[in-house]
Order: sequence, then structure tokens, then C-alpha cells
Amino acid sequence: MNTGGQQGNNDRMSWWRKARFGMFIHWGLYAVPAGVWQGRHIEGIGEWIMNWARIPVAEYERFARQFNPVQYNAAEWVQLAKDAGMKYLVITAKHHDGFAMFNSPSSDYDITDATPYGRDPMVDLVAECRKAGIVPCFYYSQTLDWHDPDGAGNTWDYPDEDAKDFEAYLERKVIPQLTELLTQYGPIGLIWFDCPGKISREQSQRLRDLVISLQPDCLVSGRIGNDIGDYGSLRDNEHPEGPIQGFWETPCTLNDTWGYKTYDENWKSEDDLINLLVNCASKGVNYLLNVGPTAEGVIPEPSIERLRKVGTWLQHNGEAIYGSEASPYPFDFEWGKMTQRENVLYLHVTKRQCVSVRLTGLRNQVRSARILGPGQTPVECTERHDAESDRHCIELTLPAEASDRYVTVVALELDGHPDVSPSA
Ligand code: H79
Repeated sequence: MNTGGQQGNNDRMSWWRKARFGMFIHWGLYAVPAGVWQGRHIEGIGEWIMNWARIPVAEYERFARQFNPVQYNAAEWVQLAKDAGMKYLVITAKHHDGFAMFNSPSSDYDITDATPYGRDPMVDLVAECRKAGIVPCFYYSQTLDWHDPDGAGNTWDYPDEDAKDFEAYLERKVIPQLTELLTQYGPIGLIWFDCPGKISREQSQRLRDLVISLQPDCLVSGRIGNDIGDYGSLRDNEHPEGPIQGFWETPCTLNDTWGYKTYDENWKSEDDLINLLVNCASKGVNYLLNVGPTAEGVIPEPSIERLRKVGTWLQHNGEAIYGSEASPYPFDFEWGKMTQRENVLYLHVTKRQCVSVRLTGLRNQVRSARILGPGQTPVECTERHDAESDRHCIELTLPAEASDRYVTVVALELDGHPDVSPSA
């Protein structure tokens, strides 16, 4: 786990905290081999194929000549994020393979110079994000770079890690490219640094200072290293199990890879995805969910289907997710999870068999109880208070006909801010 230092303050973090749900996009040259090298299925995550298969730089570079995403349509990708109910979008500008998926004037190893496509996909993507009200953000691998002789990690072409001049790599490649990313596209929500590895505190600080000098409101992910990010990242695909303080996000996959692989069909169900999103929100954690488009520029259909279903659920239940805060209780419930906002508690009934929901330890009076969704169906609510033991207990009976097929959310409007004593 990477605490990231939690440098963010409430003003800086405001849009990000409200957003709660974002789209990650891993798109790069690794989508060309798509998990297959020399006729063999290469194990591991797709964007790591250069590393796992020990593909020499000179051979990996050839994928650029095959990268021609003629079906890429930025408006469709952004519409999908919107349909899914996602509020920000983080795309790989440069992953560990070192290839810039944007127009990088400081490098020839970029999409405009090295591919037949010859254009900068980020221009349209950022423009479409702005039209849709989605915050555009860039992923940038600052330490690992398997293409640069002085970047970290490529021990098959450049075996002597100690001989590498990491400082020279930062100055020659990282600083110019970050400058490009933060000056060519207008306001960017955040830079998603990853895998800090050997970067020193002074070097991390220099990158943070650079980002903020170019765009004062731009956030920096915790994986910039040395605890100077604005927020923390859980481990890849890690989900919070209990209360967690501060600003957190968890980066997650829809199947078992980030970059596209032709044969990874291990898709999570929409039911799982909605439950994972609800769990994140109940702990105050942002859920950053990945798609891995093909080298033609197409997001795989199973990803689209699932994201649309999550989006439909959010259309009815988004009130309980966006702008919500973590549950005031330090534990989950036998019937599900909770979020809160102002004077409202949201009870996410994830166990479909629970038609009767019990809540103890809530000292407020309930003004109203309704199921989120088209009918706003009222829910019968009995409140009991035992004066002697000062125990509070609320019981709700869910009308079967108003239940959501995934997670039913009950909004309990209270007479004031939730006043909870979990043990009572
Ligand atoms: O971009 C995605 C991943 O490629 C990236 N983070 C997400 C968001 C990531 N980079 N590194 N890691 C995650 C950790 C990877 C560790 C491993 Fe390995 C890669 C385990 C197996 C392959 C490196 C090589 C460590 C052990 C062998």
C-alpha cells in the first residue's frame, strides 16, 4: 500500500472526492502483440509483455509500425465513460515500455512520429472529455522505462542497472514529456505516476513541483514516490476491507489485464463490479476501473456491456455514490454497506435475500425512508429506543417489487447529521 503522503487538502481534492468513479485506459504498443509473442501466449499482464518475453528494444519498436488505430473514436470512448457514470478518465500517456501515446516533440518514439496513424489521439480525447464534463487525466510511468538506456527496468538490453544515469533520463525524457502533457492540452485533472522504485525524494519532489508550476490545480498520484502525492493508491486490484483515513483510490481491472490481450476472458460480472464500487464508496475510496482498447482503437465488447450496466445502476442510485462520504460505522452489515451525505444515510443492500434491514446505534430520528430509483418507493420504518439501556434500533422492510436487481439502496433522511454510536 502506498499512502502517497496525502498532501492533498480538501480544496485541491474536491472534484476528485465527489467523482468517486473513474475510467482508466491502458492503451499502447502492447495492444499489437496483445499477449502473444512468437506464437506463444505470454503470461502476466498484457502491458508487461516486453518485460515478460524479454523482447529486445529493436524488435518491440517494430510494433509502432503496426499501430494504426483507424477505428479509434474519442467521442465513443468518452460516451462510454459517461454512460458508465464515470467522472474522470486517466489514459496511459507513457507506460513502462517508454512509448509516448501522444505527440511528444522531444521524442521520436511517439505516436505521431513512429506509427502509420501519425496523429495525436489525446487532442480529441481531451476535447471530448471537456464536452462531456469528464475530467481528463494522464498516466505517466516516471521510473520504469524499458526503451531508454537510462530508465529503470530493462535488464535484457541494458543489463547493468547500476551504470544507468537515472538523473539524465529524468532530465532528457520525463521532464520534457511532463511539460508537454501539461502545456499541450489545457487543464489536466491529475498525473497518475506509477511504480516509483528507485526515484529519490528530491527527484519526486522535482516532478511534483514541475506539475504544480505548470498547472497549480493538477493532482499528483501517491505513486510519484516518497510520500509526496496528493492521495494514496491501494495496491492494483486491492479493495478496502475496513475504515481508512485520508484520500484513497484503487486501480482495478475488468478482467486480469490492463493492456489488451486477445485471450483474457476472465471478466468480472456487472454484479461484482457494482458491489466493488459500493464497497469502495462505503470506505470513501475512489474506484478507477480499466479498459484496454485494441490496437485498432476498439474497446472490447464485454467491457462495454458491463460498464453500461454499472451506468444504468448509477443512473438510479448515483445519489448514494457521487459526493458521498464513507459510512459513519466502522464495520459493514449483514445486509450490506453504507454511505452518507449531509443528513442522509444510504443503506446499500447488497444481500438480495435481506428483505428486512436492521440498524442499531443510530441516535437520530428518521424523517423519511425511500428506495432510490424511478419510484422513490417509501419504505416502512420502525424505530425503537430502549430508555434504560439507551439502545436504538431501526427496522426497515423492503418491498420486494421495488428492489433493484443488483443493489437496492435505501435513503434514510435524518433530523440532523448522522449521530452514531456503533456499539449501542
Ligand atoms: O499500469 C498497471 C500495471 O502495469 C502497473 N500498475 C497498473 C496500474 C504495474 N506496474 N508494475 N506493477 C504494476 C507491479 C507489477 C509487478 C509484477 Fe512483476 C509484474 C509482478 C509480475 C509482473 C516485476 C516483474 C515484478 C515481478 C516480476
